[in-house]
Amino acid sequence: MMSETISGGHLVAKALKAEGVEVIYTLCGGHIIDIYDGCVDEGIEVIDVRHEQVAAHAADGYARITGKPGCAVVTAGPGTTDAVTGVANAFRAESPMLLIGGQGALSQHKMGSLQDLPHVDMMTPITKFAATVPSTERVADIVSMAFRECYHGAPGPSFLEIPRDVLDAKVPLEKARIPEAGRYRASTRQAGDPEAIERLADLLAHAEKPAILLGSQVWTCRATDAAIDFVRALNVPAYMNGSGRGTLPPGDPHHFQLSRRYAFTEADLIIIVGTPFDFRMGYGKRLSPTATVVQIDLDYRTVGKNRDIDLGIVGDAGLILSAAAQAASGRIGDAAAKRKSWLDELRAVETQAYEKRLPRQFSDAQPIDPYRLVHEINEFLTEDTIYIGDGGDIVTFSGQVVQPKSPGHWMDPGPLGTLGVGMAFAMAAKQARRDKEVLCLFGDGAFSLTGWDFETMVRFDLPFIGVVGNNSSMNQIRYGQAAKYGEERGRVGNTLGDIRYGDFAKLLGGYGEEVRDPAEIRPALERARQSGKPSLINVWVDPEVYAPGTMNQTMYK
Ligand SMILES: Cc1ncc(C[n+]2csc(CCOP(=O)(O)OP(=O)(O)O)c2C)c(N)n1
Ligand SMILES: [Mg+2]
Repeated sequence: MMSETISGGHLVAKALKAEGVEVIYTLCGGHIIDIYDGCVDEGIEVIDVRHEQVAAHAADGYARITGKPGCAVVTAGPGTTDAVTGVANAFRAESPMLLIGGQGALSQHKMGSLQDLPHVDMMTPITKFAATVPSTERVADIVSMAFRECYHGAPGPSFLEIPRDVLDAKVPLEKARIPEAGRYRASTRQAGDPEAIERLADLLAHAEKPAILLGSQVWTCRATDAAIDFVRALNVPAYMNGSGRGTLPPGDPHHFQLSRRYAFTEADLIIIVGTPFDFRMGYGKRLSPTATVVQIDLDYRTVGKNRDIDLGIVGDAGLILSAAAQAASGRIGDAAAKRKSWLDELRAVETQAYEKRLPRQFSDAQPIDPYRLVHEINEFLTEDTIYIGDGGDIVTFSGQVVQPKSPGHWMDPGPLGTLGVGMAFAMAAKQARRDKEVLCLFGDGAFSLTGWDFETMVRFDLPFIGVVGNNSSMNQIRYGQAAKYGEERGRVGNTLGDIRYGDFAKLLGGYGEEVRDPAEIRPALERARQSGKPSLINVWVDPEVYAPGTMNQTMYK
């Protein structure tokens, strides 16, 4: 009797299915088509995009939105090199995804086959795991291994290349190792050293002016409830960054944003959760030198890096915050209530900063003040709108003003600062969460890097509200250039055409509008919402004004 056989591509699909992956993002190539055939059998959706960078960013975005690893499948050579930026972005953003790249047949190894490149060598420094699949029998096995590796320490991407003959060959089913769902990897949630938790509880019980920063890992660990319970029970003001934004809703008494520098200068206890001391934190230099600093992180290597700390705890943000709050509750006495004056002090700083900016947010100026645009967007967001920022200066403006209304509803590239993530994140967010509204603010420069994938949004019926803050420039770069070389030379290499992106949307089958009058921003956003289509509202903003963050050049300090 002939035994049943299975091909490499079908084994990939079985391994993806076991991991719970419901969709792959891809751009086709002869090296990888057997994976598509396997996906058809396993009921995995195949979303084909217009550029592999978008496929990889979408896999990153899918991971962030769903909590499951994302997967992108690209062909050998240029398909894989096009995806490098997406993998690199996921690497810096600690996002678990698997990139599968094609490869020439093993039988033609190093003979100069079509699209042959040393992919594994290229991917090794920007992944947690990169390998070649050596035989068809082991395809599913190595895919499951790659997923396991994604969750070692802080999560991140893995890469596999599958040679064409390995992928296409069929092997007897019983010879292939096919790991079963839920049986090939364990939870990596770590509760933290109990002694360290005790010390943190003591610090919390005695601090007069504590402050906490809830970073991206609060979302990665789905620690929202634990974080909220912590700040409320212990009466600790909270600042949020990255994917941690939205952990507390705007207006919550413990939600602070504009007084962060003041708080980190005045606090006596600063707890940094799930965010490295990288450029966004001034490498830790902007924390009071006399404060007690506690750092909690999934990655041992992040704790104490760039700045000394008083206490480090490695593990899951939710488990650690819950345990610390629990341990502190018995010994805190009236210390929590006594922090009221500290919270009032911060609220006053917060309100002052807010009021100072308010006139700009209501500005009727034409061309439009970017503050007015981001203000209108903030007012327009609902509890179910996932907000994505993809651009330079315009997104820096939005970082101050836009407040997501729910946890997990803020997406930015992360510390790689990659322009061009927006369309891919919108694609993944809408596809994974059809019940959500998706709004993406693009700079015109950022949009044009990956904008053709607007067509993919139309083709797969993925409605979203796209807003282009159009200043016909790469303004964030122009600012520093003009300051250094003068206005004229400051224009070299950063000036874009006056493009009507609203028309571009219509050309590709979406909804589009041009907005020059600030009073028209809100109605245009409403019409985009009503259209039920992928949309682009092209808002002409003043190219001569810059966000304070850009003017301070904080990213380079
Ligand atoms: C892929 C990539 N290329 C280049 C840069 C450098 N860069 C940072 S901001 C910026 C300007 C972006 O222009 P735009 O999106 O129009 O936003 P604006 O600053 O004009 O508001 C550039 C080119 C980058 N971060 N990522
Ligand atoms: Mg621009």
